[in-house]
This record gives sequence, C-alpha cells and structure tokens, in this order.
Amino acid sequence: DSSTAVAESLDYTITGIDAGAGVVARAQEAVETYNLEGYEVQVSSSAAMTSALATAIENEEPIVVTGWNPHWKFAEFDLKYLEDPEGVFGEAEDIHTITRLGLEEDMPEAVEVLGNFFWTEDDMAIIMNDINNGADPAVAAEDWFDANQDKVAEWTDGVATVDGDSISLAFVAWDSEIASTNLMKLVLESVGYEVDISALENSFMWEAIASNEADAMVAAWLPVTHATQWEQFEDRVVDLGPNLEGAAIGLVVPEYMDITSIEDLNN
Ligand code: PBE
Repeated sequence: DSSTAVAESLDYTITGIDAGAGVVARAQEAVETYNLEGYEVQVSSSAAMTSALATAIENEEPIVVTGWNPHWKFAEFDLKYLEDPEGVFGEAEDIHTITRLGLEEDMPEAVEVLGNFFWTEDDMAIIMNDINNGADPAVAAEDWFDANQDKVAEWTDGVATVDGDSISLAFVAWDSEIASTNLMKLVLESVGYEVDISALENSFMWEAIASNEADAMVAAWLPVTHATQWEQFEDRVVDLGPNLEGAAIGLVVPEYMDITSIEDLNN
C-alpha cells in the first residue's frame, strides 16, 4: 500500500507527554522500529495530551497519543491500544516502590510500610477519577484513605509509630503517581512521619533517590518504561518490589479509528 492517508490525517504526529516520560522514549523508539517515516513524537505534558485527546474525540478526528494504564482516560473515552508486534512497549509493567540506600537502617518503620504498600488498578482509579473530576489530590487521597481503612491497616499492621521524623517522597506529576504519592503521604503520616512530597521530572526523580536527596518513591515503572533510569541507578537505589501489577504503556487511539496496529500508522 503506497497510500499515506492515515499518516496524513494524523499530520505525522504522535501526541506525547513530558519529554522525560518512558512512554515518550519508547514512542520515539517505535518510530525507528516501525520505520514510521516523517512521524514526530510531540512532547508536552499529560494534561496537554488528554486535552488534545478530548478535543479530537469531540470532533471525531484522528489522533494517536502515548498512553498508559492505570489512567482515567480509558473510563472517560472509548480507546484502544494499537497492537505492538515488535514489542517496543513491552508486556505488562509493574509499578515499583524504590528507596534510597540506607533508608532501612535510618527509618525501618517507613520501609516496612513502603514495602507493604500494594494496591490494584481499581483502587487507584477511585483517587484518579476524583482528581479528574476536580477534587484536590490531597482530598481525593484522604477520601480513599478514610474509606479503605482495612487496606491501610494491612500496610501498617504491627509497625511501630514514630514521632514526627521527616521523610520525603519524590514523584512525577503523572495522574497515576499523583494518586499513589498523595495516598502514601497519608499512610506514612498515620504512623507518625512528617511527609514532604515533591514533583520532579522523571530522571531527576530517580537521581534524587540515588543521591539521597529524597527518601523514596512509588513511581518506578518496570521493566520497560523506566529501563534507562533503572540501568543508570540500580546500584544506588533499593527496589522494594511492585506496589501495583498489570500496568501497561503503548500507543493509544480512539475506537472509531479504523486501524489496529502500530504498523497501520504507515498507511
Ligand atoms: N507514564 C505514567 C510514565 C510512568 C507513569 C507511563 C506516563 C512514563 O512513561 O514514564
């Protein structure tokens, strides 16, 4: 097929998010791997991407975005992942909890809680959807915290309380991580910590943990999304394992688009 109708209808544009995001790096890799000639991955932010997506869908126009779940966009719009026969975006991803070296010795109670933290996509969706519907992130996290005391109790069970020790969590302002980090702040506060959360660009989040500027984060997407950061920092951080399983990244389009695979972007 020598027609480029699909590519032209998309203006040869993949609508990306922040430049540091793993899904943007993988999308750039997909342009190479699938030889998506002329395509560019436009970088912006999660908010700009979802707003472009909403506008396109309102007008039933073609659009392809860097997507991931957990994310509220799948609840709000009819969307599909494009098939990825070359496996550029990996299979299922897990979201891991990562601490700085030495945190276990310095704040064993916090590490116990962080290591116990494990929830599901459905749990996270409740906070994310509230925020998307206009709730303040801290308030949305608090509502979930209040309504899910059984889960909070599992994560804090048998953990000794501390007396106002300061701990800092780093994150990136992706919707999923805004939800999880705001929740973990409350959980750590419930055992007596004073918790500071700071939003950074992705590689700075990893760097902050590796250089002891921040104590922990719940925002590491592995094995594929943050493979570059993992390779760079694995010797200088501690991986406490997954806090959520079955995440995914990929290229996402509205259901009404008549394509099914990344390869079709060349049509
Ligand atoms: N995300 C959400 C991030 C990880 C969490 C998929 C946009 C990324 O691509 O790095």
